[in-house]
Order: sequence, then structure tokens, then C-alpha cells
Amino acid sequence: MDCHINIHGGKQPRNPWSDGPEYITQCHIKPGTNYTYEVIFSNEEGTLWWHAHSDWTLSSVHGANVILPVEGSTYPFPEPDEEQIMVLAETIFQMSVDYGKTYLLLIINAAVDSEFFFAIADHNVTVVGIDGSYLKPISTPSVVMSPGQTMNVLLTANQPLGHYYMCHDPNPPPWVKNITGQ
Ligand SMILES: [Cu+2]
Repeated sequence: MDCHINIHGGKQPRNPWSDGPEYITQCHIKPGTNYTYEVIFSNEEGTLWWHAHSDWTLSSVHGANVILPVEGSTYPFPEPDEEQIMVLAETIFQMSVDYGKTYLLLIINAAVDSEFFFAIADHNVTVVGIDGSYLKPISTPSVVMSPGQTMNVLLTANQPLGHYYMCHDPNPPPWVKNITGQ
């Protein structure tokens, strides 16, 4: 498969040669050949991602770029107990949590053309970052993510022990319909 990689959301100052769009900054990388990307981050922080950039390959060839706080600094929110990367794509995802722990979910909407609601039944999430920038935390029962968007959200496992649906769907889940008015 011919390929090239977009460093999605990376500003890459004075380094467009590693941005990935086919036939704009580079030709296809042919099977059996190599191409080395130089990724330059400047003030991005949190979660970004990379994806193939040719036709529909981006729906299956992708991954996270996690940009941690620089050494000697911390997150601008309480330190989570654990972190979990979640790429919203074509697969079903399950996650086990420990009661009382707080998890930082690094969520990437890798869909080519769909906005997605993301929600966890009976839980609020606290949005602390969007598209490689931190923000003033917002607590909400659901978020809507546009194609290519990333979010960092905190989830605290503070509900009775059990199984809870995690919703990733173009339509709002039933338990948030009263909030969206639909
Ligand atoms: Cu991109």
C-alpha cells in the first residue's frame, strides 16, 4: 500500500516537508521504501495523533501522539491514577477500572466523516484538553467530537460496581437525550 503520514495538529514550524499530504509536500512512499518524518512540536500539549493521508487509509492506519508535560512541570489538573488511549474507529472497546480511581482518557476521533457523541452511562467526564491544548476543566455527561478531533477527559470511577455502557455514536445515547433536547 502506498502511504504517507499526517502529523495531525502538529504545527511543525518551518517544517512542512514532514506534514504528509500526498502530492503537496511529498510523493507516495512506495512499498519497500523508506521515508523519515521529522516531527517538531512547539507549544502543543496533551493528545494529537497521526494518520495515513491517502483516500480511506486514514480510517485504519493511525495512532496517538501523546505530548507529556515538560520535565519538571505537571498537568494543569489533578494527576490521574492511570491513562488510557482510545481511538474511536471501527472496533469495540472495553475497559476495566478500579473503584475510586481517576483515569485520563486520551480520545481520538479517527472517523473520516462522522461526528461522534462519547459518553459513559451514569458518569460525567471532565474535559481538560482539546486538540493539543489544555483548557479550563468542564464537567459534562457527554461530549461531541468532530472528525480528527482529540480530547483529554478525566473519568472518576465513583459509581456502584457494575458494567456501564460506553457510547461512541453519531446519535446521542438515550441517557443524555433529555440534555440535548432530542
Ligand atoms: Cu490530519
